[in-house]
Amino acid sequence: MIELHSSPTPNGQKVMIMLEETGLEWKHVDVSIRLGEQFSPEYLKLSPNNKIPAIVDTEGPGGGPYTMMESGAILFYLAEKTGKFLPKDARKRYDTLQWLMFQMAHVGPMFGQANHFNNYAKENIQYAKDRYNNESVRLYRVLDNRLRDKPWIAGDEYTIADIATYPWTKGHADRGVDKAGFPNFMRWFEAMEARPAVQRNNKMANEIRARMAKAAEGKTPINMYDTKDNAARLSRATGH
Ligand SMILES: N[C@@H](CCC(=O)N[C@@H](CS)C(=O)NCC(=O)O)C(=O)O
Repeated sequence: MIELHSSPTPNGQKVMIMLEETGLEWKHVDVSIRLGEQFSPEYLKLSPNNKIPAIVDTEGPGGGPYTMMESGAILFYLAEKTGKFLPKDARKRYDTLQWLMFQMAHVGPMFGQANHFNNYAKENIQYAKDRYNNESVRLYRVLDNRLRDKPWIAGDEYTIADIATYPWTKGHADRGVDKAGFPNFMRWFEAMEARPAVQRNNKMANEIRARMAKAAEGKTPINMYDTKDNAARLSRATGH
């Protein structure tokens, strides 16, 4: 059994899609990052970087529970555990890892910063908005180019690179990314949305969001974007 300790953000959804695709037995344990639950001493034992997602595999390598943080590493682990979505052929395997790292190092962090400066920053900083919005559109262009002569991001097979990238790219319409300018990306995006596991993820993500919003009613949220406060919370929780 895989316990997914998480929220249905893009990084959380990657793991949900993988779990649905592989057919592993799993359950979602809600961790509200809005309420600061990522700083509880119990959660920090699973994820020392106070971020979701984390998993506990109750039957980890060598037997017994195994705990992991970092969504890219989790996808890699689940792919190796099940023998699915990470090709055996060496070239295809390294292609998959390159594009998984591309998502982890570029698509996630840049889209995340764009989202922050567009929607949550205390000040309206045009330079920061331009920097991250332009970079995000450039990354859609990289994906569109890559998908010009390949059905999937890593090549001819559906892999963890596709699973990692999809939840981050859902906001394409807001960035002006459409069929006319990014036809290959859009063909891939539609192929992703046609997958039953992806559809189940999207439905579940809405349900979990609603459940967590209800559980948070009447509780005071933390300011997740106050990095000084985050550092102090981590210090208090770990006693250092
Ligand atoms: N590289 C990490 C990033 C995880 C991450 O940034 N998670 C965010 C939500 S998507 C989070 O937990 N934020 C809470 C916080 O920063 O305190 C991964 O891919 O797992």
